[in-house]
Amino acid sequence: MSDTRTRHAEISGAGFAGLTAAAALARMGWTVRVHELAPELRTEGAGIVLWNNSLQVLDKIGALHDLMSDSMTPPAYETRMNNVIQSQEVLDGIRWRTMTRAHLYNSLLVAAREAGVEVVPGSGVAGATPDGQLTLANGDTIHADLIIGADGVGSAVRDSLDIPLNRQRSGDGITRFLVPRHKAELAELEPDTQWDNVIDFWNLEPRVLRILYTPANERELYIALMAPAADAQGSKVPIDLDLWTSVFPQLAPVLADAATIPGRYYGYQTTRLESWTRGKVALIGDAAHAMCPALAQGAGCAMQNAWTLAVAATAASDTDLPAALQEWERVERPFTDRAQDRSQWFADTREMANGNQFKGEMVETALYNPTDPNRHQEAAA
Ligand code: 5PR
Repeated sequence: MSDTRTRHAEISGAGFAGLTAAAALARMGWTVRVHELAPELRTEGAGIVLWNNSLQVLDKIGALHDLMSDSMTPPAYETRMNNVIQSQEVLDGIRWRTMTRAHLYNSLLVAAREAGVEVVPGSGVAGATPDGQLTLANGDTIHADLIIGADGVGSAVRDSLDIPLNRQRSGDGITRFLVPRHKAELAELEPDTQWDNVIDFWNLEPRVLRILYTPANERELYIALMAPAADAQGSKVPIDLDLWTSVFPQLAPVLADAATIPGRYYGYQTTRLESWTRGKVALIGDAAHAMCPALAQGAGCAMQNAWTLAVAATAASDTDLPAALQEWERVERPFTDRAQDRSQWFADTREMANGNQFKGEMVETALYNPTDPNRHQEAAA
């Protein structure tokens, strides 16, 4: 970069996107402050799957070692329809990892703090201006060389910039739980099942209900219960234990635990913005590109874009920054646009029920390495 002074970034949102951008920028020499509306630093949600694209970024920001200490790579990704196995994909050559969201969050928070990031809980952000002014909820204003809106699907930073947004809702939605593994009880119910696999249990007839079973580590299991929003009984929280156990009797012990948790049903949605940047302000994560969960790439794309944004901003001089952010969006956004399109297609067609999903263009995002400086040359060659 051509500036010699230390540049300063203000970030709204201490979620996966905001903390990743913060750690990356701090490691690249910026001073960074992150504002988090919530009074406590923690994550919502249960478990998560990460792929090569985000694991590469976590390595660069110094969070991977801790992440690996309490996460796993299941032996296979199994898909069943009416409890009949459709596929058991071993995912050779695809790097992936399952874990709890709490563990990912903690790894990111530690890495950000180690890099020198200041994280301020209980600090709401009202909005930002293209020339680099951030306004806090308490009315204070702060100037920064770079502002990042990583403040989620309801982004106040985005809305303050009047960026046109298109939102598409899908008919399905999901409730997510973290429960104990119950290995012994599950093995008793189905001795031939490899209960370390991810198992995607689909039922389309007579009723659309699905459970995605994902071991997060040796002790904890992430289950996602999907039902159409129009199915009041299926989408109710806390879950209707009799309904779910009657359809998925082989998961009875984990469902009994899930039924004790309040839970929250999330309807799928895809949001697309006219632009991810305005002047010195950039948007990342769900603020920029909420997506359906099918590819498990919401957080992955958030981290990928957080990293590439930090690289682009660091390479630019202060006066070039707005143009550099636009160029970042031009080069990187198509990967996320395609992940959104593919995730939405899976959500709309429920095509995942047929298994055999990890092939061809469907693994493009999973395999992407956003930290490879030559990645675009290779693609063009
Ligand atoms: N993969 C993951 C996931 O959490 C979901 C899906 C796929 C890791 C649901 O939240 O297909 O909906 C999915």
